[in-house]
Amino acid sequence: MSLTAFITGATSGIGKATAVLFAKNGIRLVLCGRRKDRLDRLQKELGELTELTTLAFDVRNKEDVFKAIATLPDNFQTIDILINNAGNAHGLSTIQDGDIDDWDAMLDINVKGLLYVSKAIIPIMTKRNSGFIVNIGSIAGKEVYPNGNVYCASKHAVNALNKSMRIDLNQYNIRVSAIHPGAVETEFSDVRFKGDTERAKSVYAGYKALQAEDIADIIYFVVTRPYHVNIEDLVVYPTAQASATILNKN
Ligand code: NDP
Ligand code: 8X3
Repeated sequence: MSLTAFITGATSGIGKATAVLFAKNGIRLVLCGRRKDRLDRLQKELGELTELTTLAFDVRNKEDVFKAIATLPDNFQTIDILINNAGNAHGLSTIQDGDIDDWDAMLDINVKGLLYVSKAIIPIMTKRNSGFIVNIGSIAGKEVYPNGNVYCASKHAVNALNKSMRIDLNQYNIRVSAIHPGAVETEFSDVRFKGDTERAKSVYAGYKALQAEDIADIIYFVVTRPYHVNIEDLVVYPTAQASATILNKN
């Protein structure tokens, strides 16, 4: 019986690249995101490679999260791997100038959304004494950088939750890992800078940023280790990056 993975934020970037790689390797998929048109496209494209179903919901809405997961078809009721990936930065401002709506978005999506999805999926894993949760954190969860304040706080929370989940779920034989990337060229900066594409592009100019596929490769490596092996967490930079703030640009 092949594995089934539940991926949040599968409509773009890291989540989408992970879905593609998992599909190529025959992992069955539950793909989630808000953009239904993109989920439908993935259903068509990847449905030829593996069994796949999609769920469109906003991770901020706890009722929708639980309702959507409750509607999973019978043959997708067993989830072996949860990739908690949905998330974004909203804005890049000093704490004194920060926009409260941006703060709400980051804490509601990156922290509370991850908790809601985990709360809905964990019982499926504890019941079987088996499962794997991969939390996508960030270097922003390991270091704090100027103007990163609330995004960094949200990813520090993911780092703490990753450790907490591993402790609390240890008795259920459930593996828990985090991947903490540096700069990955995705739609991340378009979202952070609210569609200012020039500013978003400048984040990845002058060096070779990580690509979503690089992180997907690492996620696939982590989840395909023998069951007795649990990688606690990994920080992954582009070669040009040495810390959250040190980037060797041409
Ligand atoms: P993208 O913007 O390309 O992808 C973000 C994904 O999250 C999309 O599929 C989006 O789907 C989903 N998402 C966002 N908000 C919600 C929501 N409210 N409800 C449901 N789904 C949502 O960015 P990345 O692929 O780069 O980001 C993926 C993860 O990686 C995030 O947690 C990010 O913080 C983290 N990360 C990214 C880095 C980078 O440099 N890019 C570095 C370190 C970590 P939709 O809009 O369809 O809902
Ligand atoms: C995304 C990487 O450095 O913009 O989490 O916070 S960074």
